[in-house]
Amino acid sequence: MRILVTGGAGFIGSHYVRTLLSGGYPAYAGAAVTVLDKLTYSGNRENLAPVDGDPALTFVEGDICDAGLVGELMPGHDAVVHFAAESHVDRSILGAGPFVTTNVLGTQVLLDAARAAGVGRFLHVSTDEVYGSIQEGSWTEEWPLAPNSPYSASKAGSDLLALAYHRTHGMEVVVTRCSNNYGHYQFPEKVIPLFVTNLIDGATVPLYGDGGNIRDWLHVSDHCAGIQLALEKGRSGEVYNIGGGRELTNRELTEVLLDATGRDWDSSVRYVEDRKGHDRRYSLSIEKIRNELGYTPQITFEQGIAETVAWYKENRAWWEPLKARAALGH
Ligand code: NAD
Ligand code: TDX
Repeated sequence: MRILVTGGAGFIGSHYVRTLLSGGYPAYAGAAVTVLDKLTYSGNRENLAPVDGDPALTFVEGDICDAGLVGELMPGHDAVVHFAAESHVDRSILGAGPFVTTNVLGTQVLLDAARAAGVGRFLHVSTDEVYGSIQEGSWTEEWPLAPNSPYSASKAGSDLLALAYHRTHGMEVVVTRCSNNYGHYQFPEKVIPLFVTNLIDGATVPLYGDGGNIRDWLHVSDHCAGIQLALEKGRSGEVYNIGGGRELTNRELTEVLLDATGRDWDSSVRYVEDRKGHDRRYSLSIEKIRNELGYTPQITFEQGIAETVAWYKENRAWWEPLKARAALGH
């Protein structure tokens, strides 16, 4: 079996590749992996260092929008797991171009190449942000899409394209929509690694607006386990939500991170101008993947945060050079 993983040098894709190659998904033990990654500011070969030199891993530096390259690479693969994307909402507010190009056009290029090569399965990694923002209750997979940021609009475009290739061409496509991931190797622009690394360094953290926005937190290993279930057993043409089941306001999250780093609120937290179009609350129903595929998140938030903060404390050499690349000027 040979799997093409796009964006495999990013945060979530590299977790998936490291786990797969170390035998963490028994049904795929012995599978070969091709990683296709452009190594943008958030892509990092060091994220794959633990599996570097594994003969089952082939790394290709390249762009998913490059139809020639993707067309050459695709034949011989049994499945595609598509993580590659521009992934940060704040950057999409500063400039939407790369989001539309990579997320929409790049997905179309991959779908066409997979179809031409007769690839057996295409798993598209989408996001809960395609549903917009919800005041009460939780989104099921039938919820209408109402994305609010250029990022989430571009992800909705790619999500719908993937489903359209199933309906139009009968391709084997499964889409997953997950909540906010956290864990090791997350680029220090997203709120948890940004805040943790600032706090470790004795710096302040910028809390947007009133800090009352709510996110559902999902450990990256639970997310990747859900992706693997959907890849192996999900019904073609279906969408599966993957959540962590732990909702927190950003103020509550900040309190947890202050505790974990031994810092106090008054000397550490700066309220700053709100993000434009800031979604108030995300909340996912995970009944479908739980009932159909047997998914249950395994890592409690307390355990996951403790391990994540410990990892950032021990791996300054990984994140310190990335901080300059992450700076957005808040
Ligand atoms: P990331 O930014 O850490 O990684 C993205 C990877 O894609 C990088 O390695 C980058 O080099 C690569 N890439 C970007 N453009 C490319 C291109 N044109 N061609 C080839 N490679 C390219 O992102 P992440 O947090 O690991 O997110 C992975 C996927 O999960 C994305 O599709 C994202 O939308 C989705 N997602 C993420 C979260 C989250 O909380 N991080 C939540 C929901 C969904
Ligand atoms: O400096 C900050 N201060 C702050 O208050 C940053 C970076 C964020 N925030 C807030 C904004 C959000 O309410 O924290 C929350 C989380 O922000 P991000 O980490 O940027 O994540 P979010 O915008 O929720 O999107 C994430 O989850 C869904 C990922 O980045 C997306 O790729 C994914 O699709």
